[in-house]
Amino acid sequence: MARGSAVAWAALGPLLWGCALGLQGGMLYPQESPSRECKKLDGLWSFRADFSDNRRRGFEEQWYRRPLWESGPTVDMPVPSSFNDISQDWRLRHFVGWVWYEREVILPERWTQDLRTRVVLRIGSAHSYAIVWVNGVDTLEHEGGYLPFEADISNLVQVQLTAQTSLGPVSDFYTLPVGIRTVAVTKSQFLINGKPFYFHGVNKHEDADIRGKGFDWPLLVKDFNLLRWLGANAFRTSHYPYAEEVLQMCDRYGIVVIDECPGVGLALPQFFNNVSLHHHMQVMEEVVRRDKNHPAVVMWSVANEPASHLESAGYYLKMVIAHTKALDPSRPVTFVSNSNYAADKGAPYVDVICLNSYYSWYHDYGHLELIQLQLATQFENWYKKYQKPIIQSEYGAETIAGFHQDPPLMFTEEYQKSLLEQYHLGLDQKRRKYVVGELIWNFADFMTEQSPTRVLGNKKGIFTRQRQPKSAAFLLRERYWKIANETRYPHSVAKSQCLENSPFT
Ligand code: GCB
Repeated sequence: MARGSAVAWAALGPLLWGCALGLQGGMLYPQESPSRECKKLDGLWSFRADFSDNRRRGFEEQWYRRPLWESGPTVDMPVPSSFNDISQDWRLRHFVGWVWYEREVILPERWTQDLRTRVVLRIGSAHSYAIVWVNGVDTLEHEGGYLPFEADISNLVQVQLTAQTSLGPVSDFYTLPVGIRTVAVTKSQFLINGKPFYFHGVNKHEDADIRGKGFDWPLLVKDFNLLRWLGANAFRTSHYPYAEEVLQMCDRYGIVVIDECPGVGLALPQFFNNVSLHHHMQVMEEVVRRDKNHPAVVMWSVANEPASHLESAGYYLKMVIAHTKALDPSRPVTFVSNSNYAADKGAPYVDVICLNSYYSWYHDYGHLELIQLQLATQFENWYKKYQKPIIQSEYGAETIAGFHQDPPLMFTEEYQKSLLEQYHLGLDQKRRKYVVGELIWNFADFMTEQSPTRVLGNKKGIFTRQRQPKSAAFLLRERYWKIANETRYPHSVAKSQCLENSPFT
């Protein structure tokens, strides 16, 4: 699902702020301060998808030179949102190609008249290649979705063009909430502030009915209330960096994050080339630069399920991981593997082994009785070979809410529950040894492309897409609170905790 490939005429992006001189390094989350003003550009934009055969009519006809409505019909499109989820036009539901967003903006007079004001245009994210025109001038390009990009547009919006450096210094204020903690990894433990930490949490997606991937405060707060209800203490931002507001919430609520870059779908040998490698490193730079100040982020994940059994993948992953470590020596680095332990060429370079496995779903389906054996073999093989802590980074089962069958059959709530129970028995065998975490796939049902294996999207959520619990949510809740209480009171049996208590230690 796309958040929207933004191409605009006279457009000033989802977010614009003016401020006095400063902002060294840029890319800071836009916030107001005594020296900074923000102008949010959320709301309705004019929109058109380029349905022409080569999808390039907009460039050929230079739609960016004039108001968009002059070159053809437009529709209203909310920002932020996913254009695929809004329209009744079936072509747009699956559209891949250039789409055009346009917005006219009125700036405060001081921003355009006072030459000491630095005006910066910042796009929170646009998927997956974006070109931005301001007053018809090609101002900004960015490849890769999910991450912010920005440009100084003072010269484009200010009336007189005088060198700004000739003006005297101006104070600039930008404050950051601070959290201090240490993260370390031994050969069998993940340590936060020197204490063993066990990840009991979820994988998520930025996804909901109608909103799609578009950021939404009520949805975010609902999700955090559900995480607390569940007793979860962690999540992985599968499979891309989430909105900065999400990480701010994690800092506030004490939810630990494995921050993943959009390195997904690296499944074929031809993907492991120098061009991809260069871009991948650049994306890691953007992720680290954006998220490094969040104490909630305790580990970087550079990819999900790359074809890590390939020789070329080994070199590629080695380089991306080394680059990420050089960017941030303070955090461990991983990638999420679904390869065989004996064949994986990337595992030697990670600090923590993250494993996805779908026993009794994609393998041995229907045979719940095999899970414990499979899981024990998986953990023992990996640990014996690498002597590194392991996280079960995905496991789960498609479940259609309201489907029931006992004895359990696939797609029913009973099957999901039983599968989880079997996994938990297997995890408990290794939990105090070298398995340092478990993240269910998935927190909530989410939309996907159509395929014979998807029933209106991926249904492996323990909550529905509307955030209502399936039976498995109650099972997981009992387990997570039990683990949370064990961690908090290591030598006592868990007492029932009231809901307002936090599972985070
Ligand atoms: C995986 C992928 C995830 C899929 C999931 C599934 O291994 O990492 O993106 O959604 O399996 O449900 O098939």
